[in-house]
Amino acid sequence: MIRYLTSGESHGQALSAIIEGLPANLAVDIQSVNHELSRRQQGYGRGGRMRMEKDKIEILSGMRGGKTIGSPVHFVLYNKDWKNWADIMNVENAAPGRELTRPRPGHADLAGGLKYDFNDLRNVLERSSARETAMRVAIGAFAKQLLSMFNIRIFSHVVQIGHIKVNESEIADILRGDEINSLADNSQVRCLHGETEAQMVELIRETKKKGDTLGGIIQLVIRNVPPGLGSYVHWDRKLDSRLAAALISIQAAKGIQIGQGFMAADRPGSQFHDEIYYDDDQKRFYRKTNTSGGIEGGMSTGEDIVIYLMKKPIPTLMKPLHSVDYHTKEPFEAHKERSDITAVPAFGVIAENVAAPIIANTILEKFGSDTLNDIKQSYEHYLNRIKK
Ligand code: EPS
Repeated sequence: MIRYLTSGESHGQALSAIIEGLPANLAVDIQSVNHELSRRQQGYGRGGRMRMEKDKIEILSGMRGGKTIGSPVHFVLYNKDWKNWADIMNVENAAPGRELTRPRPGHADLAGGLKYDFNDLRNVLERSSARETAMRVAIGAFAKQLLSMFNIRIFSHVVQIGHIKVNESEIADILRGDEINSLADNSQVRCLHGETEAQMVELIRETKKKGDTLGGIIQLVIRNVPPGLGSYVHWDRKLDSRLAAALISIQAAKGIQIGQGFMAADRPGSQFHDEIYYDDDQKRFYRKTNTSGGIEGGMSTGEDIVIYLMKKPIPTLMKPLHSVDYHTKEPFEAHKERSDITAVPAFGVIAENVAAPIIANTILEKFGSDTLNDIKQSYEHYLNRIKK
């Protein structure tokens, strides 16, 4: 089973991660990991920080000759912005300055400061920052390479920013194909519908002028997952519960929907459930609809796994909200510093990579976990058995 730990402060020297449980003999293309990192850095609406950082990892252990060797993989990503914060963020003698005492509504500042007894809420900001998602994307990029051995693909795209929504029926053809990510990556906001993309960009521009920020919704599509991964037996092995826990842990995630979810709450059972058919040529059971989002009874059905994830607007506002000074208790406007207007486009890329280790783990759990060829053989055996 893949487990991981990340460390690093947003303006500290580096982010780092340890991934444990990758099977041995998995070829890992470091360029692909860095490519995922650059995808996360795109998107209209990001602030100055993304122009400064050029995220690339350096692997320190756990690989040899381009392949995993079964031991923990440890890597680092150095923050370019560190040079501007080396005094304030110094691990031994932190210089005074840039203290945060006026917690931002919507951020971890206040509850985090109370929890850990900090004088300077910057200690909370630094770690709760979405900068940490760079590590989760890099980790997911390893898991994606494992999934590609089984032909499993993970896509995402933006379906809503602020009040601007994509009409999904207008992108239905794209969603059936395998170009979702390449098309989304070519859009300024990772939106698959040109006119809607332009409206989203315009809304971000207007919102920036107002000193405000925006949230939205992304759709995640996980394709080619065989039926039966996950569990109907144990609550904590259900595929949907694991995906939901991981995805809602992404910074600023506020809502998740599996398949049509809330949108289909008004349908009777006859119009909700996905009827079952059998394709004699391909020797597979299939559905013509996918209201369930590819998961029934805590297991994959074999159809696309479809998830919607909502991200709240960024809490750092240039026109700040009401807050209270942490020390004096006097009313003040909340802290403001350089930030993004929206990071919904990056959110989809993050979600893909946070989902990847979860799907990978259902494979390692069912088919073995030590070395790639054993897992592949067991996987092939399963696919052949369910065809019979
Ligand atoms: C973030 C604030 C901004 C974002 C940051 C998340 O950083 P800064 O304060 O340095 O301008 O750019 O996101 C990243 C650095 C990143 O890599 O995604 C926050 O407060 O959450």
